Amino acid sequence: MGADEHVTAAAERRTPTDDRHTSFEELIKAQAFGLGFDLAGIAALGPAETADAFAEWLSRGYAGDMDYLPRGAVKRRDTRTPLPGASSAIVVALNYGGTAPSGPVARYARGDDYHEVMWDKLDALHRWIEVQLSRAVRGKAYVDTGPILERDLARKAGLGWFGKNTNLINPELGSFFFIGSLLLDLDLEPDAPFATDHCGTCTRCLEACPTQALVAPGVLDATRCISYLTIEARGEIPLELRESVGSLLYGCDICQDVCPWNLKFSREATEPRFAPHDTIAGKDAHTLAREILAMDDEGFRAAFRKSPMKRAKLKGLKRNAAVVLEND
Ligand code: B12
Ligand code: SF4
Ligand code: SF4
Repeated sequence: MGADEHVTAAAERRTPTDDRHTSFEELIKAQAFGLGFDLAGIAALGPAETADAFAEWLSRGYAGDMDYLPRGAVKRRDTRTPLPGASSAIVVALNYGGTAPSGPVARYARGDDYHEVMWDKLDALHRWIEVQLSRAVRGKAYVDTGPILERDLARKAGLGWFGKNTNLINPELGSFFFIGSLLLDLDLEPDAPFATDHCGTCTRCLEACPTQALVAPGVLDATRCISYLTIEARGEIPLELRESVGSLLYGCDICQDVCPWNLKFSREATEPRFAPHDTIAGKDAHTLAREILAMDDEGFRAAFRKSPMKRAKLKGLKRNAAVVLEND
């Protein structure tokens, strides 16, 4: 595209609903909220500011068996690489929090698979932008699985700061939210990055972690993290960490449950697809662990087909169930 042809999205957009006082970026965010997202911001694509911290993290072996992290390490250094030609990202957050007590299954995994929910909404946002501009726009939605440092990009889009528990925290929502990004071949006016760290002198998460996986403020040794051990790790849970797993069957929320920002600001998820599935709703760890141990492949598929818990496979869930019953 020559310089003359290079027009910004705002200048390009002419629709009957055009309001001279509302920028296209604001309309995009309003549409994102209309689709059910809780936060939305815009970032210019480019080098990831925390790329060196990520490389250092990998070199310390903190990624454990998550081979996909070093494999995508080069792409993760710069958000222009996953979709060549793209220059902007609309970064969104979808709340999955609430006041329901913590339980054997982490909050994020109690309902439908968040990847599907987020992709559906991001695809709808993408289509809406194309309708507004009356043309096709190259773009791709990423949720969790792409070679992107999502917390880095979300901070850049103004969504929150890196908590000492490593989660991105928003001052009005806490940290119980998913991050999604729509990378677009479109020049959009970026938001200001989130600049302030609101953790202050608090260290509640570091103290509450049962396995001391938070080895320094903002640094997680995943190989000690219960979330990793019960979801990502393919082998046995190390003997010395089994007791600390307690009654956690899948994932861990402890370092977020104790965070004052969640205690004060976490609110009920409004996304209907995040309502807890019957397979797990209202069940204590003991009951659920016994049911999982009795499952065959067909029962597993029927119970967890739409759930993010299928990631651990039946073998992983049975491993976790055995540890939970041992701790009973
Ligand atoms: C690998 C992974 C994991 C691993 C490792 C987690 C980790 N903290 O590294 C495991 C399996 C343990 C995990 C667990 C969880 N995960 Co996870 N995970 C990812 C994934 C795929 C990559 C994260 C990564 O690159 N880690 C490497 C480290 C170095 O990066 P980071 O933790 O993001 O840290 C950044 C900053 O903290 C900063 N940084 C690095 N060092 C330092 C040092 C200091 C001092 C500071 C201030 C900053 C800083 O740079 C880093 C890179 O940008 C992302 C999706 C994605 N593509 O980004 C989801 C993601 C981070 N996970 C998510 C969730 C929801 C969870 C769980 C809550 C699930 C659960 N309940 O069990 C837990 C939370 C555990 C925790 N305390 O982090 C969400 C987080 C949303 C949010 N609000 O932050 C993400 C973004 C997925 C999504 N799309 O929504 N996860
Ligand atoms: S998710 Fe659980 S195990 Fe992992 S760092 Fe947080 S409190 Fe520790
Ligand atoms: S518990 Fe305290 S230190 Fe940890 S993330 Fe929350 S505010 Fe920050």
